[in-house]
Amino acid sequence: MTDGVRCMWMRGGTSKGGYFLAGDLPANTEERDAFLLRVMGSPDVRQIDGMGGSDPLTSKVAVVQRSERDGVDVDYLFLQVFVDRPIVTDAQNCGNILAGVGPFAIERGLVAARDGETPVAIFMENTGQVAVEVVQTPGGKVSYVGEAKIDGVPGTSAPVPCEFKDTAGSSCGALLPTGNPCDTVEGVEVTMIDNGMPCVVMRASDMGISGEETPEELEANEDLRAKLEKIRLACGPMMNLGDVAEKSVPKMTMVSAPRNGGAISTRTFIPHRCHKTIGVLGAVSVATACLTKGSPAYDLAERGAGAERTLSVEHPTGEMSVVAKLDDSGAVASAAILRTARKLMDGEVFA
Ligand code: NQM
Repeated sequence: MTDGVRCMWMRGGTSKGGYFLAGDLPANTEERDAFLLRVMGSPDVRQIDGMGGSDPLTSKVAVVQRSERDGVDVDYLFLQVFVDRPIVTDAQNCGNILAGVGPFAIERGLVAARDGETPVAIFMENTGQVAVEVVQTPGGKVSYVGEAKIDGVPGTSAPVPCEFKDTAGSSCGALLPTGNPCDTVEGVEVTMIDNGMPCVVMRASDMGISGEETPEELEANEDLRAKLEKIRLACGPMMNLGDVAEKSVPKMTMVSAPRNGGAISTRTFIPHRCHKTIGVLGAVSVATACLTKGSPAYDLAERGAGAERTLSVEHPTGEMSVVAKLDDSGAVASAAILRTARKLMDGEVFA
């Protein structure tokens, strides 16, 4: 057992994990990763000997430090700690854990709180883009209490609106890494797209499902999972991600027509477990696919009209609204999402 390391446990959006100052973690990556595996209790499906919650969505880490970049307050590195394998990866970003980064940065004194609201500009190290979120700070103190509600989280909390710019090609080098809005992979029409999160978007009907199934039903469907993984492994190199066998990207989203007045209905594997909701940047990428002519999502989606559109991305436990601003060419120039966050524990963690 090591000495305790300072850490805050937080819910960020529909995810949960440990938030660390970079200076509190080992500088050496191998040592850091070994430490984080011990903290979460991985590899073990129950993560019984650690803080992880036996789900990729509750086995996450944010590493935060003051930024030296112009106009940026803090740098945020996201790390996914695999549950059942000894892997810690920075190969993806996380827009949910991001929601806790602003409050954490203020709590740790990296950003001075204003009276009322405090904007925090965050450089996302995984993908090299900036997000700006607004934290509620009445009387110069972070407040987690409020009336904002997001699907997948019971109750209400203080709102943390997040805005993303220039996310196209975040990990793949281009919004459409193959140059096409649609390719056929393993006999299935897909859009390979990256507007903040590399995603493969395909019709649920082409995968032999209705798109209304629960995550549990889909996880129990061995044939579906095998087919999805075959497509994913083939798409990885086509998306400039290389061999993705040991990576948590691309995400696999099966779309169908909206059922609850939204823009599109989704079921997403991230990539081996089925998401109870959908990732933040995953939703931005899927919403962008809905607006991309030729994509399998385009004809299924209720796309709305105008230069600013709210696309409600339906998921297994509700919806996530993406507010997309389009440029003159019709491309998505920026996207905003409402999240909430909550401080759960502040103290020391032992490994
Ligand atoms: O897409 C899950 C989550 C995520 C990632 C995942 C995320 C995002 O819901 O920005 O938030 O896709 O691994 O936390």
